[in-house]
Amino acid sequence: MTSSVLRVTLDQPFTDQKPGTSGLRKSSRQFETPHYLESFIEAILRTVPGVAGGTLVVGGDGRYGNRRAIDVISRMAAAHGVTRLITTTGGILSTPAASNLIRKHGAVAGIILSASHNPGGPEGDFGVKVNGVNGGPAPESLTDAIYACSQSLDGYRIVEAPAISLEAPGQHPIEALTVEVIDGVDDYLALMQQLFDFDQIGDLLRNNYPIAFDAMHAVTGPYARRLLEGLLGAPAGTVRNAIPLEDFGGGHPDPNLTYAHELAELLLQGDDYRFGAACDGDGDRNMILGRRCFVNPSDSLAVLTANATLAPAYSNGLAGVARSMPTSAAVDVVAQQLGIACYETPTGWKFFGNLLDAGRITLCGEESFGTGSDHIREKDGLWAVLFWLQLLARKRTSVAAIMADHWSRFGRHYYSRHDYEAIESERAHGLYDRLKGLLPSLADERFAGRAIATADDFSYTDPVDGSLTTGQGLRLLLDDGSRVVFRLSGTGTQGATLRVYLESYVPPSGQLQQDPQQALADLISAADALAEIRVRTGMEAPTVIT
Ligand code: VG1
Ligand code: CO
Repeated sequence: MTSSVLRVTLDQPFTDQKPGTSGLRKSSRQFETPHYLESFIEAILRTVPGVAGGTLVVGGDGRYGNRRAIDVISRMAAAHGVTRLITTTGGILSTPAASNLIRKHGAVAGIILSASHNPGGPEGDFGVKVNGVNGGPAPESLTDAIYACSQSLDGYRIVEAPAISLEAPGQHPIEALTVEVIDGVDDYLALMQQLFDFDQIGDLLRNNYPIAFDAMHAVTGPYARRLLEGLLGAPAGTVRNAIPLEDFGGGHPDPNLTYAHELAELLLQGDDYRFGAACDGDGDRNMILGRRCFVNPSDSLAVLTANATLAPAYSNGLAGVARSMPTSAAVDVVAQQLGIACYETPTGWKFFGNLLDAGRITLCGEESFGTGSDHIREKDGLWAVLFWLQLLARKRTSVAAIMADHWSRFGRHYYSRHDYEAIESERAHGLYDRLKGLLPSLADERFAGRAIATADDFSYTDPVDGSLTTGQGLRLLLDDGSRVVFRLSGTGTQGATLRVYLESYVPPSGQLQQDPQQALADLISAADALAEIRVRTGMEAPTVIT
């Protein structure tokens, strides 16, 4: 039999394929440049151990480019000797569901096609993320090796064959490779049923407890419909914007008060719903709302930690918890009272993976609307929604009451993130580098009327494998427990995004019911003055405040 493997030679390699916080994220147009996608996939297939003879999981959030990428990856996987490739009907596979499939099938890797919360469509963004054998984002050692490979790539191998159909489950050969198209939702539902008490949650949702879930025309629509309206019996229409669209209906599938404002208005201004939630493009983030109550993601992690034993999966307690550095210390206070370890990692889910694999932590989360547990190795939007519904079903009280009770026990961490998006790259780096240069001179200064206890650039030594990660964000820790952190985003595709994270702690005896922007006003203006944000960016206000 003559092989149909085509060897394509590249005149020169693409040198811009450096993965950021969550893989390689670029404009859809860039990914449509001839050989661009293929080059990155080639670098992945050459670098990931065990590709020849192994299993791969491939799928994405349904955005523009998803199906084409699945076709290209399938044919390239065949050319690289992969024996089994698992993908899904319509190519629809949320990031947490992908993590589950990788673990369940012992895949050597997963390739997730998503730019998460970035807009999609021909004028939007596309992304390729590699997950490793544990189901989590590849560690930096692997993404660095993939990048190094891409830099000197001379060509790639691909099988010439027609695209396989993703319309229905089935098995399709491409040379020695079997492509298995499965339903991408089934296994995820089964996993959720192992973790939570569906009878109890269903009992809540079937009995006059209206909730609203916004899938933002992204990947969680099919999952949420089957979970909430199917298994749990919530009324039809509970899931809004449930059909995944290639451009997310022109929206920005980022579940926060700015981009999910329709849902926010329903809950924060109206009285029709008791609970609201939204997920992002690839289904790994969550926003939780109660009636007239927004749950800050850092607080959400703390509440889940404090009440974890109410969910069957965590009824024996938690091994420990972790949060990313910019996430508020709300969970630290809970962990201390519970007497369990609390780790502080750099931004991005990959750093939680080692802690989860080593059994050191059970729950973890980030301020950016990401929460998860040891059930997979990604953050998981619908899992967090179910966890909150489990608490509500057990406690039979409101979200606002849960928050008030939490703050009265543990104190409150007022928290906000201010994002300045699409700053011209040189300006952003100029601002950041200047600030970094100032750090040594700040140690004995005052900031917003308080003494600066520490001024540093965060670095992290992994307690499991000892690896060191530096340059993870500029921190000003004040003597009363307040903090300001400055970071440049690793997921943006236009210019640079500056994130300013602001936090101040009020103990249980203090004033707990204030607007966070007011409570943080002095830190906000001091941060602007120190970093010269307005002057240097020319922006009068942040693009997004969460
Ligand atoms: C952002 C968030 C970070 C998150 C990352 C990936 O990164 O701040 O907390 O892990 O997105 O999330 P950055 O570098 O732009 O701050 V997702 O939903 O894209 O996997
Ligand atoms: Co995401």
